[in-house]
Amino acid sequence: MFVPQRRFVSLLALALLTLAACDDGHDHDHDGHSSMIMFMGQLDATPATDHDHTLTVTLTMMSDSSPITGATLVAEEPWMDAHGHGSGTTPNTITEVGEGVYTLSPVKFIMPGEWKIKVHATKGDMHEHHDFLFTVE
Ligand SMILES: [Cu+2]
Repeated sequence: MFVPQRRFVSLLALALLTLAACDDGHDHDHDGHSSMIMFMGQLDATPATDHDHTLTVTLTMMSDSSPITGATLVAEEPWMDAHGHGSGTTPNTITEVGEGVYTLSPVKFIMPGEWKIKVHATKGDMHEHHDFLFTVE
């Protein structure tokens, strides 16, 4: 019984390592030469805790600055690394305005400090993500 149990544990460890490696790969894509998508983001107002925000994201090709239309965007819950918690609300209303411009809402911040919002973009075989950073007053 002892040996099979150990095998199970090491397989689980391997699975976790694989997940971690996948995350790393994304980061390298983003920082390295294979990065193809340029992310630009703007909030509708100075980030604050007393109302919801909309984040406008513009996607362009790194190579020639042409707008990326028809992409699929996924936003993660706004996250506060310093405290290890999120805002409890994922901006999952995502609308393509046109010309590579997308709006994401509702964006909620629940306390002052440093927040990040990770946004994933997929178009054809391109997939990249970007962390938008905000200081909430
Ligand atoms: Cu906090």
